[in-house]
Amino acid sequence: MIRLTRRGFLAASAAMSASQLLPARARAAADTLSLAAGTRTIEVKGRAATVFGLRNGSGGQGLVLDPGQRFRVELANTLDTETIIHWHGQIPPNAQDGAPNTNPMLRPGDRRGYDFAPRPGTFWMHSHIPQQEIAMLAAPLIVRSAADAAADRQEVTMFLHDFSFLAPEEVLAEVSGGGQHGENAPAAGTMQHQMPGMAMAPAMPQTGAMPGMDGMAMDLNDFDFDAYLANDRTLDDPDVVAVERGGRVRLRIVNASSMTSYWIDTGSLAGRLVAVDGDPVLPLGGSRFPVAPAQRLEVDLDLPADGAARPVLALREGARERTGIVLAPPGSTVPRLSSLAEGTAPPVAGDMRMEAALRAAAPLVPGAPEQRRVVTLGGTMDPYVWTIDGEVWDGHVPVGVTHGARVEMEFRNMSMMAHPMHLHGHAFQVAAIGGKALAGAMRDTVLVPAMGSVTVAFDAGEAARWMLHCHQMGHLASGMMTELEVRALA
Ligand SMILES: [Cu+2]
Repeated sequence: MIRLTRRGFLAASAAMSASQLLPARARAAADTLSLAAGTRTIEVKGRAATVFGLRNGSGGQGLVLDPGQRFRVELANTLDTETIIHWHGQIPPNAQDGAPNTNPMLRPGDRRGYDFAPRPGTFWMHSHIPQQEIAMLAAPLIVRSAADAAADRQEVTMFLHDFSFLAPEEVLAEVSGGGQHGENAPAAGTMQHQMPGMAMAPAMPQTGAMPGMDGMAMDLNDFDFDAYLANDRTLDDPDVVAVERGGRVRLRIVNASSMTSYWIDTGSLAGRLVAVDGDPVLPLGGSRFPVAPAQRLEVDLDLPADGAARPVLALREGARERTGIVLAPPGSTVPRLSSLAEGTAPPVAGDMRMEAALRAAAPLVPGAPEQRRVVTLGGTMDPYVWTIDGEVWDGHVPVGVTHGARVEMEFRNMSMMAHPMHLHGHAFQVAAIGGKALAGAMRDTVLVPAMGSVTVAFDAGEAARWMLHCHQMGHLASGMMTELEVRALA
């Protein structure tokens, strides 16, 4: 072995990074992150529960990447069943997207390498099989930026999930059986709310109007879960995060729930929303922020100097259930918190006030749309079938666009439920809500209100077939998926 003086070592380092000193095989191993899809045991309401997870090389869940670090990952399937893991919101080559339409499944024991430049921000990863996603085969994917590393603030991840002691197949059977609409569903039957042939009626709420109370009842919450988890825990035994008295916190909130929307409630702390779905927005102040399935929020909080513990809650829409974490400075007393709020949280579905107020900090380059597409969302609770352009997945007709074209895609929701619509391989900008144009947030998942419409704009990316679907797992499982087919220029 060659011994180097410190000076000699620094000189050598200037020419070669430390990793280049390693033989090629060792180098590949050294900077490749490992990730294993497997089972794990968590405790929910005093009961042990076996759930899925995505374990990193340190034994934790998910991944945190440093500024500039590549997403260079070897994924192992340690389950006894096939899986496929999607890097939600990232824009990898299509062959690494982790969606079953274009990527082969990982069989039990399979390993597969991924290597791409990740987008900075708050992302997540999850199985693209709805039963597995319901059973928590999902984890955070945090990609830190240089600005994050330079900032004097603590980063806290809040990962939300809806949990059932039932097997996911039973959850889906109950949902699609129509037998359980939950205590929060409108008392009136669903069918009478179907309005076949009704002309498109955008349901953009008026400022101050209570959505869903203008005579048009909505269906919320297909299923009553047994628990709502934040960082795998319920509010009776929450994740208590040690913070500095008077410190600054960036909350990275991921709604990994399979079917549940929430209001994030920062309580007495004034929040500043600075990013959605990993993309920065012009800061928006507030203490309540809606988050639909698959969406993410980054909220900055300035902790007061009083040293008191502060909960950050997630309130299930149209219900009393809540979950959350506690930010606890040294010496603070952690308050006892009930998993049930005194009152019912209002609907997230249909309340587009925040979406309408958001402005991208790094919007699309202005340009007229070259291709316009309308994607019609339909379906009913009974029978429990959800469609895109009138078709379930087996009959789907891909939405065709041309590589490089500026596309405006209007989601027209002709159903009585809101749908969090997710497009793979692209970040889009919210360009209109209810037909009213705006230069809204960049996102990868947008909530389209019941009987409402949302238009998004994007530049069509890699020529490939990209999944386009509702992220409510009951809806997805019943067919609410199609593809964006990006075609190369002829
Ligand atoms: Cu849906």
